[in-house]
Amino acid sequence: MVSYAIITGASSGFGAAIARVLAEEGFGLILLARRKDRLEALQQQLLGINPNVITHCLDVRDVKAVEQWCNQVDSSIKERVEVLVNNAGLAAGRNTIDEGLLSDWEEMIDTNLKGLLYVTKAVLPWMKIRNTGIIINITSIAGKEAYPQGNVYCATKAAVDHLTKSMRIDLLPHGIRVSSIAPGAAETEFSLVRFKGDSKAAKAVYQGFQPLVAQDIAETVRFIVTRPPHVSIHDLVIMPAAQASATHFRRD
Ligand code: NDP
Ligand code: 8X3
Repeated sequence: MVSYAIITGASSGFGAAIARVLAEEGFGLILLARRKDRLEALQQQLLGINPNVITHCLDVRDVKAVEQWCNQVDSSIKERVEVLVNNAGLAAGRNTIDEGLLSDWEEMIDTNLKGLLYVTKAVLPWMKIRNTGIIINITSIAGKEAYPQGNVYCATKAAVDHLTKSMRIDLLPHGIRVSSIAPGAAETEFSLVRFKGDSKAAKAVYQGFQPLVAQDIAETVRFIVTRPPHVSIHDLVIMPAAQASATHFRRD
């Protein structure tokens, strides 16, 4: 019987790469994001590897939409959900705290923290049916270290880092393992989104060193989900070799 993995933010970057890796590992997939065309294109690519791919357009900030999605998932699939990857997220803007935009702050808090909570709350009863499961929260080096002009983004990721530890304790009786992966700089659409489409500013982030790529994070997810049931990976920090902290880079 196929086990299912749910991936939020599957339309791009880490989420799309994680989808490929988990399809290779034989998981059926439920892929969630807002961009329908991206999800459908990915579904087409994955069908050759694994026919059990379901896509659903979902804005994780919309609690009603999360509930509606939840209600329409087939019960035979719900009881086979083994993995949840809470990956959807973003940084919006890079300003000092006095210059930040309220709308950016709300978008980050609503997506990175509240959206993760909504999806997790929806999926947990499914994992509790069999008292098993793995939840992987994608945090960030920004959740471990504060950096200049990172303020609210750093705070959302620090919140998820702490939440992960608490979830692990709460879910212990249910046999649900909870992991976090905290990546450093990875070249995806992340900086393009952060700088609101300014490709020059986005490119400059990765100038002069070799950043991580989405596949690096996907391989880390593969490692976590392929551990035997008695092993739980709690907290992984994964950085480019040229990055020693949130702010220390070796650039050419
Ligand atoms: P991308 O911008 O490439 O991907 C972000 C994904 O999140 C997209 O699929 C996007 O889909 C989805 N998303 C954003 N907002 C929402 C929403 N409201 N509802 C549903 N889905 C949403 O960036 P990354 O792949 O790099 O980022 C993935 C995660 O990794 C994020 O949580 C990010 O904070 C974190 N991270 C990134 C690092 C990096 O350097 N790249 C480093 C450390 C952590 P859509 O727009 O279609 O909804
Ligand atoms: C993304 C990496 O260093 O820009 O979380 O915060 S960083």
